[in-house]
Amino acid sequence: MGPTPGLCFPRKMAAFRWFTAGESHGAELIAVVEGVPAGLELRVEHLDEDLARRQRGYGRGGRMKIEQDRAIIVAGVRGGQTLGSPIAVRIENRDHASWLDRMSTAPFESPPERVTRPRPGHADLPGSLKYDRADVRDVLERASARETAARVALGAISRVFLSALGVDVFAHVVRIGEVEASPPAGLEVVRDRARASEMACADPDAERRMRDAIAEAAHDKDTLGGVFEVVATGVPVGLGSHVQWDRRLDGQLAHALMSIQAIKGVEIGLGFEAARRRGSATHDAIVRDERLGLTRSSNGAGGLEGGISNGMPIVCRAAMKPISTLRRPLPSIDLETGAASLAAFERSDICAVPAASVVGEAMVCLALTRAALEKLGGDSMTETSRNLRGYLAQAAARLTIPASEPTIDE
Ligand code: EPS
Repeated sequence: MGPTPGLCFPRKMAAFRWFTAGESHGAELIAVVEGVPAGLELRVEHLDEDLARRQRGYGRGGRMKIEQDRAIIVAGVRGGQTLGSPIAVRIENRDHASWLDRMSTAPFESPPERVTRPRPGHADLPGSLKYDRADVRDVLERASARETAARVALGAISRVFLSALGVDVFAHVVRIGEVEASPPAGLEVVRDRARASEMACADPDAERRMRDAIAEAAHDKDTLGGVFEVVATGVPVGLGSHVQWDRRLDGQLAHALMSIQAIKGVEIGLGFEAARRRGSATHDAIVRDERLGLTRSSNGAGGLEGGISNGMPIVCRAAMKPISTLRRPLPSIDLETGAASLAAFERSDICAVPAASVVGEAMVCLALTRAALEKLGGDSMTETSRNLRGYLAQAAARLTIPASEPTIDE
């Protein structure tokens, strides 16, 4: 019997696919993306800018002082333009130099000390059992959020592609622990303020309180999580589809965000708040608009209806748990001796929510790029852009209903 279509295998070979490799203290991170159309203007600075933003944020640990993440594009780009071939990116781990004895790919001359006390909350215990590893390091190195640097590099490529289609993606931190931000009205103000803020927060007063909360957690040898929101503007109506479960764009975005290390919850639009409201106070009335033809008076749906983008800004939120590597560790069991002991600690961040918000932008960019290419196709930017223009003209023609046009019922 052949494979069950749609359950185990994609509907068809994805036009846009990507992959990362690399251990936290290995030689480097590798990222490969295939399916970016030819003829997209791409500079390494686009990647480096997002990599630098991922390293920011009050509450980061010692590792960020060691690394200065820079992308090295080694394939798929020539003379500043994409070729349509796979794009390969390398990011060196500067810290690798201090880990040669423990992270060499060749057999060890003398076996390094093992990590045997798994950290509650990390992949350590389930990963060691699943992969049958006596040294928890064999799992934690890949499970580490260091891998997100590779995602951000690919996300930056996606961002450049999306911006050629008129799509802009930004994120802002709306909560750290108990401190909640009150972002100002207007998406552009939120975007600009968040970009200028070390905490990626659009509310300067909340940002001060967030820093205080992080300082307090650091003093207590503890960690803090939070919530960030990712917004995508200019997304054309019609990405994703209602016709099959795995083609729903809301599901793809939730998957993309939930796949980020330490993310435990994802909301779209009103999210869980909608469960408290009545339908009349939840859904977005359809109204006429001079410029757009039809628009919505609100955006509780977060830009998605029936798993399809509806032309309004896409708004997603992700909840990050507090980092599980604790300076004052929780009880664990030593896997070598079976004795009760405290979980391992080397170093960690106190809070990495601002960094995770940049990773969230990257994941949303990647998910939207995939959906856009599925809708529009195109091996070159000329073709993709032409397809977008043609499709938008077709959609606009359907939206310009004369105000006085009688309906059948009349
Ligand atoms: C990270 C690198 C890691 C951690 C952090 C994220 O470096 P190291 O393990 O050398 O300290 O700082 O990852 C975690 C806290 C975690 O639990 O995975 C990075 O580059 O973002």
